Amino acid sequence: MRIEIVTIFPEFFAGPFEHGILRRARQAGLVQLEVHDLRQFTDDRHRTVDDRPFGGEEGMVLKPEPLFRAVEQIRGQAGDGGRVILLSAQGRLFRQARAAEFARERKLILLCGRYEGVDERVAEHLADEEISIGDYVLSGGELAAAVIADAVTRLLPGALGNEASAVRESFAAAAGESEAGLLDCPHYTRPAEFRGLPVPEVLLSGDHQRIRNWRRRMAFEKTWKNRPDLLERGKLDAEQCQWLGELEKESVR
Ligand code: 9D3
Repeated sequence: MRIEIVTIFPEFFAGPFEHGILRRARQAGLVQLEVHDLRQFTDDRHRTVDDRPFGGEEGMVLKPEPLFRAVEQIRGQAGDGGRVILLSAQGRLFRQARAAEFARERKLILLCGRYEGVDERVAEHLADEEISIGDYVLSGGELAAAVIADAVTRLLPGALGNEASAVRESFAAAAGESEAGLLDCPHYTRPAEFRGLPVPEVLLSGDHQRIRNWRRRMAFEKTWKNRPDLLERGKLDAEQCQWLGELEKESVR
């Protein structure tokens, strides 16, 4: 897969792709990352990428022409199109299901917004979709593009040493895989007692049936405590309804 990033801060992307899974995926040729400087698609002496908004608001807005020209050029290379994503605080929320969908594309073109925003004609007539990574204000789309590149790349076949772990993880269900939309269960490693804090006895018991049950229960508790919104989205089975009753009685959220 090719991931093409269009930004006014190309140097921003030097770091994120040079470590761990992303670095290995690049080296293995699973993903090609290309970073494009938006200013290279301007045609004036000052390489202007932004301008004042119509209607008398504060701040500056990214102009449409350089972004349209960038996409037309990147799309045209080898004539193989590409899905165009505008990163914007006004976009649809990025979730694992969308990451899985993007991982099936041949080319992703990620457009990073800056300033107060981007000329709306980019969202309406250039991008295939407008995506936000969450409900907080960033200073631009660059971090969001790096997040998306990471989430997508690790899903490419062969990107993970242990391919099974990609499907087991939290949120896997959101992508249409196993595990019913719960957070992951807690994990422990040695020592069995750390500063008076023991590892749950069941994990040392060697009783794999009990361990499986404990993990299901703890995943449910963690989700109830930290992400009750995920429980509302999914449907609970009989066992989970029972646990929910117990947790609501104890009320230790
Ligand atoms: C403070 C300015 N906001 C008006 C109340 C609008 C605004 C403009 C530009 C908010 C954020 C930004 C820059 N952010 C992004 O380009 C962005 C973003 C984000 O802020 N949050 C989550 N995901 C994303 S993706 C791109």
